[in-house]
Amino acid sequence: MDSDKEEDLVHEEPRIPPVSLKLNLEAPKSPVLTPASPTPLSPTDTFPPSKPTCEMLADYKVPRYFRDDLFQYTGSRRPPHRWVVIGPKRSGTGIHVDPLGTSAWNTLVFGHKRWALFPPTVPKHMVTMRGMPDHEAATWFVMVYPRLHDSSTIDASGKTLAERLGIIDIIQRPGETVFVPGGWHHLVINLDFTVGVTQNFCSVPNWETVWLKTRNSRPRMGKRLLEKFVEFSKDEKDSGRAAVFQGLVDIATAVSFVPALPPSTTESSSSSSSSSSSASSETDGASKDNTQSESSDGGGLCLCRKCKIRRKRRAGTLGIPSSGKADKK
Ligand SMILES: O=C(O)CCC(=O)C(=O)O
Ligand SMILES: [Fe+2]
Repeated sequence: MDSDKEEDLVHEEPRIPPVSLKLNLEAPKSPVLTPASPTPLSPTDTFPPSKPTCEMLADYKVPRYFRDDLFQYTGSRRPPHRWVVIGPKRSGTGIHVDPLGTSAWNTLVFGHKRWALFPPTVPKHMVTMRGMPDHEAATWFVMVYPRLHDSSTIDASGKTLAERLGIIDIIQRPGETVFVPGGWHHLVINLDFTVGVTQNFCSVPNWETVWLKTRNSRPRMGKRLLEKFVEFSKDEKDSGRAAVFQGLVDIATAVSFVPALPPSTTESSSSSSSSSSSASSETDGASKDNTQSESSDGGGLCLCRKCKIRRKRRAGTLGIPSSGKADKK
């Protein structure tokens, strides 16, 4: 994707490199859209189911701006994190925040996408609406978007509610890349048939937020990551690199007394990628919804899919009902 050979400070070629392919197969009607403007899609499928399509890697190169990806050091624990996303007109992704505080880049190869993004300071209830019949991006653009822009919301500063909330409206064309900063609410509608590529990542600037979430939701992966950073911080051959990793370790140490972050309800186990917002399936390990596969604090329990299944099995075997929010699907 990028021919630039420039090496980044913390970049290293990923060891395990699956690329998943997501297809949106059908487009049922939405209650809020007229037949002339049919609608969002039913759940997205991953093809081949949960299997990486490794041949694609020959053509895959991360744009140079996004190569500082700290999650590359999670090794075999790294959940699926990059996708080819294909969807027809009016499919999309409902409003959500990407998982574990990660950022994402999204490059469009074909077609046009419309995005709306809101800064992390915006409370969720300001950008969603009670009583929406579904969580589809198309429904949001019909029901919520006009309300945010309504002239009745203009205040003394002359701004609409949307402007005051700091909405970022984007029309993405082929060849363009959208950067989604960690913690931003966002949603996407495909204006026509689209093919895109997207990847979630953790960079140095959002490490603190990502760590605060990872240490609770994916404790084993977090532990391994931190161990790696400690190891890299002792690298005598490259003092610059060692200092960067020492900084990351210092941040993790400094926040060790910060209590677990409250769960975010728009965090992307409820929606992300490609075509259907509410398409999230915890049984589909390759769904972007489960990119880092967590959405709330598990009270010290690991919330990765494998651990949830293991806990369920164990509870089943012992005849104890599995308890707690963290185990619910
Ligand atoms: O392209 C899409 O439908 C999903 C975009 C998205 O939410 C992301 O890249 O994080
Ligand atoms: Fe997203």
